[in-house]
Amino acid sequence: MNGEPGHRCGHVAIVGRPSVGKSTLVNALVGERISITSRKAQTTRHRIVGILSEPGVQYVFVDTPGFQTRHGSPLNARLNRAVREALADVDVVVWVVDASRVNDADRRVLALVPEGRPVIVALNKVDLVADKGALLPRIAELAALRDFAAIVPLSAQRGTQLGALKAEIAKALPEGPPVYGPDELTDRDERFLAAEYVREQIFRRLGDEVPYATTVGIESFEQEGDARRIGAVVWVSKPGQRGILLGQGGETMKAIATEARKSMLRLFGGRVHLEVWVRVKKGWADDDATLARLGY
Ligand SMILES: Nc1nc2c(ncn2[C@@H]2O[C@H](COP(=O)(O)OP(=O)(O)OP(=O)(O)O)[C@@H](O)[C@H]2O)c(=O)[nH]1
Ligand SMILES: [Mg+2]
Repeated sequence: MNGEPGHRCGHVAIVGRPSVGKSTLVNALVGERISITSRKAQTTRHRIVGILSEPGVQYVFVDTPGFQTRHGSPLNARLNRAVREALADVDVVVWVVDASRVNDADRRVLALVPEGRPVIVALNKVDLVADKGALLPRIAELAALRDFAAIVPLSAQRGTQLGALKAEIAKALPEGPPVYGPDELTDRDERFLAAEYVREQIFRRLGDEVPYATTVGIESFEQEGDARRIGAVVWVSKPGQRGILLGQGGETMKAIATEARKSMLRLFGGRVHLEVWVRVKKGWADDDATLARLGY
């Protein structure tokens, strides 16, 4: 494919405030669940690349954490830094907003994008807007903010208008040969994805405190033929959180492990044996050295 005339390839940053559907959009575009999603803000904690190779164009999507303007914890500072870094060297920016409400937090994310960089607005979750006529004034309001390359109303969850979004992105990408192989989906390895699938279940199943006090590490990852034997550790910051994660008779943890394993099976194929332990590490989210060691 190298040197194919007219081939386009480039990096596309997906940015926006928490919970607007950035990771859902990346997954829908790539066609696999490579970035975890949940209703809770700040589900994504890392920059994750999702790759889509089509005839004549390779899109390298860069999913980012939701940009936080309210809480200044050391973890949040690192998440925001990941957003700024992702914006530093991309060809195109997709600014995701929720079609039902665009607010100050959204506009602050847009302000991070250097002038002159092509920006496409993904007006997401239009499936939740009953009165489609309400979209027109919203689009007009958005158009006044900057000279956007395009504004595309879509639904990441339903997969509507993704073709229109891709066409607009492709137009803005530079010419060049593909940088990834045609079957590559992400820059992250299976170890990383395994830990993320466990964290996804914690975000989806537990209340408003425990997910934010939690991180997941992979202690062992052995592969023999098509079978994988994975040992994961969930780190919490207080002993009480351990009990919440385990649940009555270990039920909660069992459900977390069962669902996480299903996600692993879907992406990895073969057989997966997963064991999950919970350990307490006081203040892991407040200590910069620990955060660095945990991969943030
Ligand atoms: N109805 C509807 N819900 C959506 C759509 N896209 C995403 N969602 C939901 O919105 C919630 C947040 O989605 P995520 O993809 O995790 O959002 P995010 O922007 O990556 O969030 P952070 O990583 O926390 O910043 C999830 O419950 C999704 O299922 C959509 O098009 N329509
Ligand atoms: Mg996300």
